[in-house]
Amino acid sequence: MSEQTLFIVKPDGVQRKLIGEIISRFEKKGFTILKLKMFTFTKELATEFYSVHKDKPFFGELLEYMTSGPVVVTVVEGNNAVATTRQMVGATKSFEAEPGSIRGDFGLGFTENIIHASDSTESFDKEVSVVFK
Ligand code: 3AN
Repeated sequence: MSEQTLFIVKPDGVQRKLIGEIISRFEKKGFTILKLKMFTFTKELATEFYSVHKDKPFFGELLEYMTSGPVVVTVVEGNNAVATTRQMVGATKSFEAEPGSIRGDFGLGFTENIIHASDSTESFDKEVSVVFK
């Protein structure tokens, strides 16, 4: 079933020059790129984006990191996009992520984990409305 989802190359991914590598993986997998934008999160926008985590102890650290430099947000479309993208991204803790996944191949971080991807179609709807206002 064709579906849309969103992923964000986070500040560490941009800094490490992984934008092309990451977008290329999604293109080669067969996804169609629908939207693409580079921008830097303001504190306000990052707070809105990560509102589900606002009471978590790591929220301050997460905000600081997400506003620390430019990010690239991409909307893709293809079969089973949400679940397939999460699989390509790998586990939240990069040091536990499967080799072959983006986090598994390129990182060891936890808060700094290279890429974000929507975890459901509901999250996608919310996230796309926040970052493509
Ligand atoms: P994912 O990015 O795999 O969907 P979420 O949505 O649970 O993970 O968490 C959002 C982001 O918050 C993570 N990508 C990571 O940067 C950070 N994060 C999540 N849990 C923790 C934690 N326990 N300590 C520090 N940072 C965390």
